[in-house]
This record gives sequence, C-alpha cells and structure tokens, in this order.
Amino acid sequence: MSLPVQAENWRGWNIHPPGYPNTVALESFAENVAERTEGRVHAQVYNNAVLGDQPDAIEQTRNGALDFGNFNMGPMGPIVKETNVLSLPFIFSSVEHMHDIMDGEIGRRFADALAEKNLIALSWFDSGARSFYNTNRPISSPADVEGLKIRVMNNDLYVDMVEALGGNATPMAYGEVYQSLKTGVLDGAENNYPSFQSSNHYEVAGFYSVTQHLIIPECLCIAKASWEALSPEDQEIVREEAIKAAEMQRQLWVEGSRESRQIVLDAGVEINEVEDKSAFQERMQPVYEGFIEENPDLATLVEDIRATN
Ligand code: GTR
Repeated sequence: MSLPVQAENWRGWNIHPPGYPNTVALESFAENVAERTEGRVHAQVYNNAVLGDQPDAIEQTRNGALDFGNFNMGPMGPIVKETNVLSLPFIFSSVEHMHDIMDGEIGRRFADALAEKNLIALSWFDSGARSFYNTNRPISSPADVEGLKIRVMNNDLYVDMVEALGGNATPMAYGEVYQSLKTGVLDGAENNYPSFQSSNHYEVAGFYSVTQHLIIPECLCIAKASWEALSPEDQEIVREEAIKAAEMQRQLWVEGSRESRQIVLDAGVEINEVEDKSAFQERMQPVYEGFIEENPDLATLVEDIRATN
C-alpha cells in the first residue's frame, strides 16, 4: 500500500499579461511540471502582478509565501547586491553577450548569490535591451534627457544613471507608470519593446529612442523552502522544465520584440536609433566609479564581465 502523497500547490508570480513571451513560457513550465510530477507539484501562474509589485513579490518568494516567480535583476539589486553588477549601464555589449555570461560560469556566481538569499535561480530569461521613451521629444544625446522626469525600477543605481544624464529619476512600481505618464507626473520611462507595448505606455509616450542602456537578465526563481520540500527526482523535473521554459521564452522573445516594435510604429510612435551611444556611455563613468567605491568586493566580477566584451 502506498502512502497518500501530499500535493504541493505552488503559486507563481508574473508581472506580465497573458500572451507575453514570459507568460507563455511560465504557463508551459507550470503545466509540464504538474504533468511530469503526476500532480505532486501543482503550479499556477498569477499574471499582471496581481500578487503584488515586484520588490514585494521577491520578498514573498524569499520567505516562502510565494513558491516561484520570474524576476528581473533590476529590482533584485537592493536585496542581492551582487546582482547590481547586471544593472550597470552598458555592462553587456549585446543580448548574445549577456546570454553567454549568464549561461556560463559567471552566471553560476549570480545563482549562488541568489541562493544565499533563499532564491533558487534555475534558468535565465531574456529581457532584451531597455531604451528611453517619453512624451516630449526624441532623445539622441544626453542633452535631450535634461530635465525630463523619468521613471526607473526600484534600484538606486538607476537613479544615479538618470541623474548622470541630467534627468530627474523617479523610482515607481511598473503598474503605476501608465497613469503617471498620462497625467504628466512623469515625462518618460525606459523599457524593452514588448513591455513598452504590452503596458500601453506607447499610447501616451510617443517617442522611443534606442539607447539600449540596460541589458538585464531575468531569473526563473523558486523559493528555497518550496525547493527543499521536493524529492530529488521532482527537483530534477523542475530544473529541466525551468531550462526548457527559458529556451522557449528566448525564442518567443525574438519574435515578440519584432511584433511589439511594429505595433507601436503602426500606432504612430516615433522611433529614433541612437547610432553613437558613446556620449551616453561616457556619462556612466561616475556611476561605475561610485559603484566600485561602494562595492570594492564586486570589482572583479565587473572586470570579468567586461573582459569578455
Ligand atoms: C519589464 C520586466 C519586468 C519589470 C518591468 C519594469 O521589462 O520584464 O519584470 O521589471 O520591466 O520596468 O518594472
């Protein structure tokens, strides 16, 4: 006679709406995990940040109130300081560079740092490159940022970044940005094409300028307590499915980014390429210096990434 097995009911946090590349991949992850564990892990994804804003959801996952989530390494910085390295503007030369780093030995260093804070990072999602958009004008040089009120994710590094360009930075939850752009509380924000489109920010901010100042990975993270409650066999299934989900997400991302770009163009958004990004990069010098001064122990990590550029 076999003992009845207690099913784990997993709640997963997701900031994005249905149909978004991350959402599709997370839902497939949940479905495959339930199927392959024969219901021992019944995982459900809650979209549109209904379980809380991102900094809050990270805390809830750390303490086991939530079981998993897809988290951007931006708002992770204040909690897991090593991950701030990933928020240094222009640290990666391209999305491919970021993938190479995160899938290799250096990526494991970040996963170890997250594990120390009770987050088991099983795979890395793509988040493209973030660029500025605003309601006023195209941005081609740092001078165009001057005086603009720009929303940033919850991380002091981004405040430094925007201030180094002469703008006024406002850390704010993602869900509040649309209304703030609409009412003029903000002039602009920054994000990749899929988020610029799916959040509808493009309806109110008609100028998107391709600065690509941040290329930040995102994790599929499991709460340590939920992870440790699994048998080794189920851990293996969850790990495999998380890696498969990241592969799927990265493929969907490429197509999704193209589609989102087209949707915003069709809606009349003016997109300007910033061919020469060096003026923006030069302004980031003090941001790097300040960061290394405050975190001398992370200098090697920064150097190791830059050396692979
Ligand atoms: C998106 C990212 C979200 C969230 C959001 C934001 O690109 O996928 O996790 O960080 O940006 O700007 O808050």
